[in-house]
Amino acid sequence: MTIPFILDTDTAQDDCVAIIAGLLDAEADLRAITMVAGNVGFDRQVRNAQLTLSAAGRLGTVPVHLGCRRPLVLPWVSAENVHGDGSGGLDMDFDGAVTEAEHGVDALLRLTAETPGELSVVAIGPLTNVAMAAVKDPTFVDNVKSLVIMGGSNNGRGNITPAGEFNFYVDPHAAQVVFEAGFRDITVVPWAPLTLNDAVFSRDQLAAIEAIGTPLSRFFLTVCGPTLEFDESVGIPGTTHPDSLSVGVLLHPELVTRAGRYHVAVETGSTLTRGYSAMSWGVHGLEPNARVIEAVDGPAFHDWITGLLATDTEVSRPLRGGRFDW
Ligand SMILES: [Ca+2]
Repeated sequence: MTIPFILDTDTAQDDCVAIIAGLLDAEADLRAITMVAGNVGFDRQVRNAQLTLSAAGRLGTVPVHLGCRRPLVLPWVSAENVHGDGSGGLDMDFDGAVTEAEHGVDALLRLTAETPGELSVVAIGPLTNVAMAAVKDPTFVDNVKSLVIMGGSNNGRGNITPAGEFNFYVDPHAAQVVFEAGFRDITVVPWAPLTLNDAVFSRDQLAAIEAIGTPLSRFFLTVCGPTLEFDESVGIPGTTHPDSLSVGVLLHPELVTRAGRYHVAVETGSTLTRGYSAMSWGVHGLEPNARVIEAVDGPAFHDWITGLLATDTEVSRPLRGGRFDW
């Protein structure tokens, strides 16, 4: 039995790895990709998703729906200082690489309504599309089997500000709508401490990926290159992979070694702590609304990604640019 899901993404760097996992893992049944404003310019994100589909030999096989081009209330904020263009400078011929006419929010509503309670959503960007879907049609929250969210920190540090993790910081109002919407099963994959503890690939691990020598391993190293430089400049010893871990948590729950029930709320009023995720661990009289992942088997996660990158794909369209000679 494969696991059907929609991936909601602001495609840059590890979002690309998450798409690869959704395309190539034997457990995965990726029904659609919905795009949301986040990491880099919206149209660039669409191209990054198409580059990824091409690298996996799957361009044109999974529908790509364009969703919300800005957060609900606040102006868009980019992470281009971290990710560059999000692809490490890759390019290809995009002529005729189509996207769907249906809006991403409508695709989320339609696809989950077609098979109520069977489709999961993995949201690895700001939660604008998911919040909009819940507001537009409240039956959405019952139609989603499980919602995996990459975002926030477990009462820990942020990355774009001291308190704010990027996805929740960019659209804190959307995040708060989602946590209050009544989804039956929310899983949160936080930035800190989980990602920093268990989902950082060291230079040694990256060298092992380079040694695989497949188009996908070259693609991985290209898209992750700018982020490696940024991460090392801020004291993180490698590349960070919370988005692909979020797909991993859905497809391979055995990766999770510790999780807890929390009430999660997101700060929308403050400028100092915009997007901060207050995660109550059960002693404050608040009803839990999410399962928060606290630890995963880091080596098993790395082995899973490495195994996927060893898949010998035939690119849909030739790639050019970046650090390798394609
Ligand atoms: Ca992302």
